[in-house]
Amino acid sequence: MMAGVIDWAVQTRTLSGQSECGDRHVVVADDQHALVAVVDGVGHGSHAAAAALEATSIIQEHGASESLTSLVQRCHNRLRAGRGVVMSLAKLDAETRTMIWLGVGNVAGALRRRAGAFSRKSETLLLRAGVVGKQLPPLHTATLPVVRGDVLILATDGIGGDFAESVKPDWEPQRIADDLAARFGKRTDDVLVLVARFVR
Ligand SMILES: [Mn+2]
Repeated sequence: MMAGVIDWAVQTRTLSGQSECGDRHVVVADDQHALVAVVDGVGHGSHAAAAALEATSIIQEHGASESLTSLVQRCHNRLRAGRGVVMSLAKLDAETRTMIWLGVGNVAGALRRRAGAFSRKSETLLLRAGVVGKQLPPLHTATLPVVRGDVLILATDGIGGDFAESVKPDWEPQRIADDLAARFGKRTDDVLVLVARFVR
């Protein structure tokens, strides 16, 4: 769906036997910026789902005004009671034509380049070991240039394997998300894959 500077879609699947999914996403977008985040609550079932919901609510509420590091820190402070979450976040800025991203734990991030735009076909988010709410690593964001048509993918560890190079950047975001879940989704975990194309 179109939201400000991005066209995005998500595909999710709850682990068989569980009533609630521990994987959640957030999109906060306007004409200049888009913040997208994917959160995986540690463990499965209702406790994981509650922690993930708390994190995504915080990001939804503060995402438009705060830096990524502040958001992660804020989630960390609020999630100390439970088992925590892992998360990856990205902020796209249409004015500077850049994307800032950050990951704590194992939510994979990839930027699949529009065909012919850059010599490298894709960029991968550097994930730092840790759990938000338990043990935070040093929070260092990375910044990349983006062009119209570049495609960001964030995927929980229910998506296995090295998927970035196989993504067709000219496909509709929903088709990309569905395809990745079908080809790389595990039956042993919740699955969430979010796809966002930069359209400015
Ligand atoms: Mn998982």
